[in-house]
Amino acid sequence: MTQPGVYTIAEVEAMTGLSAEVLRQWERRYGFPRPERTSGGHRLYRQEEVEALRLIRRWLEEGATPQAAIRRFLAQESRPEELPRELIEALLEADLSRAEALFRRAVRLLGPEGAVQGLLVPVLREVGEGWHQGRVSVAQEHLATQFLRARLQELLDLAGYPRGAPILVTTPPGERHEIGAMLAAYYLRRRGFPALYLGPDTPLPDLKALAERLEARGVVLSVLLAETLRALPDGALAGLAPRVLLGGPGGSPEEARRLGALYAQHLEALHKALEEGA
Ligand code: B12
Repeated sequence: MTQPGVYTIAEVEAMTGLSAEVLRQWERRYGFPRPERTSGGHRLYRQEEVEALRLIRRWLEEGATPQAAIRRFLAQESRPEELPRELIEALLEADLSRAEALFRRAVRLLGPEGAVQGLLVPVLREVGEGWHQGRVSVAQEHLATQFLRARLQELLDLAGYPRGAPILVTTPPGERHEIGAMLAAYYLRRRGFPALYLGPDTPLPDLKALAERLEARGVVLSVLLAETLRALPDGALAGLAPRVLLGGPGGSPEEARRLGALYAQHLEALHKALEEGA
């Protein structure tokens, strides 16, 4: 997802408060920023660079020299293993522009699925565990989860929506953990399936009615809390759609069978399970 240069030097000047002269000087002296050039030789800066320049400007305001600030930024840029720690730090400090830049860098370095599995999911788990253990406040957890949820929604939107009988993706009644369901929808979309993410916690009669109206090919449920399934009577999921699949740590093959569904072990295997019913 490397972005093309879009901003002129005058626009970057206005957005960052760094003068055109300073921007040109840094480029010459430190090799950063690295704008593209138009055929006429004019500089064009990427969104990511603008965010980096804002961050560097903040460090200057905190007392760093330009050379030290740029060096710090470039050093960080080359270490993907530092990304989770840095993103957690940025989110807990409510520094969303930094968080955004880190997420973009992860997508660039690891690809979209790599960024989701290698950054988004571990950071969500860490922040959520912090909340469960009282190390992270409710407000911090909400901000972090909202940010990560929005990034995943963005990737889901970018994955496109193929034509055909849809697959409805949600969580069972009472289950508010929604990232697993969003991930399932994302993996399906990336593999060419028209997965519709409904949000979490959908009442089963509503789900069945929608599946019938849209002639859905399948229903996929993500389950983290095993008790949400235990609360359902035998066969409760049978007949929601031609294929009903469960996945996530709160489900199991046995529980799926009891409810009239199939259990998919991994996100990578989900599309095959939908195709083959295995
Ligand atoms: C973030 C979080 C929250 C957030 C959720 C925000 C949101 N909008 O989703 C909030 C703060 C709201 C929350 C609330 C609660 N939570 Co909570 N939460 C978590 C946390 C930290 C991460 C969960 C998550 O989203 N993981 C990301 C997903 C993608 O990872 P995953 O679940 O491992 O999924 C992987 C696979 O399982 C698979 N997968 C997932 N879904 C699917 C679906 C398919 C089809 C397939 C094929 C694969 C698949 O792919 C994923 C990628 O590898 C976990 C702890 C943890 N370490 O997981 C606790 C956790 C799940 N929560 C827990 C609890 C107890 C609760 C609350 C009951 C707490 C309370 N007292 O209120 C409430 C319940 C709310 C409700 N009714 O649902 C417990 C559950 C214990 C249990 N096993 O029963 C956990 C395990 C924490 C703990 N250690 O105790 N939580």
